[in-house]
Amino acid sequence: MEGFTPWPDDLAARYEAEGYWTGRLLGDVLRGDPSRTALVAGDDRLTYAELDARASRAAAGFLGLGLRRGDRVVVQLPNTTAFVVTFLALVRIGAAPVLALPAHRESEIRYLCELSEARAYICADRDGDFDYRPMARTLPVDHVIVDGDAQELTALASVDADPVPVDGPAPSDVGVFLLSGGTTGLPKLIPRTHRDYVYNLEASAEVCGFTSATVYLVVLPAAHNFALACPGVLGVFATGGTVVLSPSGSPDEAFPLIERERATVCAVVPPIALLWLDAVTWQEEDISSLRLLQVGGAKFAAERAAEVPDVLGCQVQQVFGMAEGLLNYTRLDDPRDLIERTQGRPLSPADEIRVVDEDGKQVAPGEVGELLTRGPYTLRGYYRAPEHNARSFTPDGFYRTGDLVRELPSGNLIVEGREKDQINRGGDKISAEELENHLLAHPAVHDAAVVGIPDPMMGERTCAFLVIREGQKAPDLREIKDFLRTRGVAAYKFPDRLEESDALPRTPVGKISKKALAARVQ
Ligand code: J2J
Repeated sequence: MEGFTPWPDDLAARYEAEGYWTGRLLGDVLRGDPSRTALVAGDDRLTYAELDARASRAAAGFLGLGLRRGDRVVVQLPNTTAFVVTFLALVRIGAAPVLALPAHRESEIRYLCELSEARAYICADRDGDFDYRPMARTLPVDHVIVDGDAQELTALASVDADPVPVDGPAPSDVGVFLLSGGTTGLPKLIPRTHRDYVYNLEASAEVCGFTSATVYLVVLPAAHNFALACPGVLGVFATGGTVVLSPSGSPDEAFPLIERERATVCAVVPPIALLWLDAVTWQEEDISSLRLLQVGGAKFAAERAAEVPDVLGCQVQQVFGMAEGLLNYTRLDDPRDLIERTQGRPLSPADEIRVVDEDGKQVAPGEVGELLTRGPYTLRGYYRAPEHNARSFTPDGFYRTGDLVRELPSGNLIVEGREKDQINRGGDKISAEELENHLLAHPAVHDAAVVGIPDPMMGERTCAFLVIREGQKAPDLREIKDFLRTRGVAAYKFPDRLEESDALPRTPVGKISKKALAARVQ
């Protein structure tokens, strides 16, 4: 596929020879006993046989619409049966889903459709107050497909036909596109091949001890790498367990589902873990079936990790992952101290790690530096982004994570901070540059800079510094949020706080000093 950077031949040969890459495809992950429950979502309860049949019918339906191997399809669906069936159907025919989050709005979705030259866009009719359909009608795609009330658009339910033989994808094809957290003005797409993503989910399932007895509750968006494949929904399917979809991580939605379905595992971001630690005191449900709580996406404090076993009655696992690839997990049998204090160690023996200083030189063992990595499931380049790739990768193909880490003698990593210009708001990633560009479009704004400020619940919140044009009235936070909403920006990117400033502090080379700004609000 044009715009995709493959692994070099020698490494590809090695990953194959050593068994990391197999011939298995994403469309074949349904490996449970046909009569067992694969998926519980709302009122739906589907066995493996039923889910497989639904996926085959939808695959035939997509072929009937003219979608083909190599096409891209932007998918924006919440945690519903429709998401799971659509994902499986598309990967079976080799059309790659571009996985948007339900929170994305027009500015993100239009860009994703354009960048990927998507043939189709698939969405729900509504998300609470937000109606996706008016936006959907204006997108540059051949097909708009809607789950729910489709009005004059194509109903997802109608994408259904008798199964036909499918000329499926090759394991080296791009199977799915994930979204990068982003550090640039525009988000980046991460191509994941069938073989690297299958390895990602199978190896994760093994390290996390998933079996056919696993009942996995999904509270994060299933379209996010963590909940999809680390081991996530797909890792459960590959090991024959049951997936239970929750609309959210709120204890009043999640706890009743844990009780009713006897869920054994759940993946959460730190703010949800903190909420649960508090909620057990007033929620009445029996959550004693829970065996493992995976916490990742942002740093989880050691003190709070230590509370999980006593308060929630289950083991905790820290996960330091990224949609770009590399996954670090604390192991289930790691000493307590490593589980609480570290963010895990690389999943694969073939993951290569370097911790380097500003000049790219390896730091002394145990010192803090930027984490670089390459391996059998880490991308070699963002999709259609040659200039950005020249900066994001070393000449020998290591991905510069932008994360500052310390490596312990055990190989476990402690995340100490971040070099990239990004805010990690409770696991939601916000590119400072992207938000700044939106703010700069406001008529009263002369200059803008966005920084993260520490927050006990979210880890960080977003603070925007604005320099107001002469003679203009400074907008307040509500006006700025309304402005961003009109521009079609996802709400999780809205600033939590505004600060007016006469001028922005600069570094000696003339760049805005985010350090100085962050210091002002602390
Ligand atoms: C500190 N920072 C972390 C952690 C991610 C599993 C888990 C998370 C993600 C994810 C994921 C962190 N402590 N435990 O894809 O499969 C920050 C780092 C990292 C960035 C990646 C998965 N876990 N981070 O969060 O692509 O800065 O993936 O580079 O959204 O989140 O973000 P994302």
